[in-house]
Amino acid sequence: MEMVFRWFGEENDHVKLEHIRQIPGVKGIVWSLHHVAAGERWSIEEIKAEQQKIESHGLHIEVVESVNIHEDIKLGLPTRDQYIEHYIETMQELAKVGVKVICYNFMPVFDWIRTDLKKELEDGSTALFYEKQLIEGIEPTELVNRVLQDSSFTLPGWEPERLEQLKEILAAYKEVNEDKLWENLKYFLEAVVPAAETCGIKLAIHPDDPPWPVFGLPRIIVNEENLGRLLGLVDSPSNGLTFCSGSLGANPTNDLPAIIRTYGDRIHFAHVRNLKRYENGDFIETSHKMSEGSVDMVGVMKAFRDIGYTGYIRPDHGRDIWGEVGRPGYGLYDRALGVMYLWGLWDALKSTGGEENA
Ligand code: DNO
Repeated sequence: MEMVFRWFGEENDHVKLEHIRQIPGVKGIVWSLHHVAAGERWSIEEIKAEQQKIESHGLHIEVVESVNIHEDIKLGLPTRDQYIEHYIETMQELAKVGVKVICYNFMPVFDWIRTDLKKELEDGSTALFYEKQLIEGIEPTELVNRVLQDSSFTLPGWEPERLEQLKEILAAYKEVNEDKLWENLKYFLEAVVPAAETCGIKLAIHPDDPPWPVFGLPRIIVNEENLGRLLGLVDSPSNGLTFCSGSLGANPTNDLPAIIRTYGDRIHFAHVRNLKRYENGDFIETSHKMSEGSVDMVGVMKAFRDIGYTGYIRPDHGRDIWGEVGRPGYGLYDRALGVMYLWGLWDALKSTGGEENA
């Protein structure tokens, strides 16, 4: 496996590239042009500027997370074709500078959803928290204001320009049920995957987080069966998955190691972390350590070991610890601990000692 680490760019992240480089075994940065709105083309000048910054620290730029999908594509509006064209052009530019994997999601309106970005744990650290009952009784705009009030950072998927149009977009989704969303995803993939094949890019869809409908909006990338359906929409290695233990793991019926064993050859990127599920449907993002949460972290890493996974992997959301104040879920310290936990499992799970597989 190839260890990588997410970084939001000089303007938008308190973490420094020179510090990321000091985390053992991290080879590359998972990056994006976060200021570019979904649907716009990425310019080669801006791509190259980012490449230069990252590579000057001895880190590669092979994984982009995310090139976001314009809402008109998810809604299936007639205007979608122009945004699909932009998507293909961006993909081609990224391929030119050595990008191999593009992570994206197909969640209507919202990317990941939480109710509290700083829920205190027993040890005084804080973590991202999802309170089921609260979500069920709150308006989306109210939630957004509540969640964003204690963050000075833009959150991925919750960019201000998207939030400004929230009411209109939500209204447009009244026409889109699960079947329609599948159709729209198929239309997108049928257009984009052949172009990805030609330029050597692997697309890797991120599961919906949490993996169930929220605010009456359909969510389809949620379980083993639907992942299989997605892969069958266009049967090509360029139509692949981001395996995310935190997203899929919020639903206890998802057997994570089984998903890895079944779809391993189409998993191009993995986000691995723990979370603690409560019986009432709430969950909190604990440390990566297995005994602190509900995810079978050993089983997950063992499945990756057993299938001979050579794709990219990153630790996922961390807690805020040691007084660090950063992007919610994306501090340096706890994610660095996460990296070391993943390496620990990986090294310990080596079937025969000796050979280096980092
Ligand atoms: C949350 C992330 C997601 C992910 C997107 C991929 O922190 O895992 O925002 O980047 O869903 O497009």
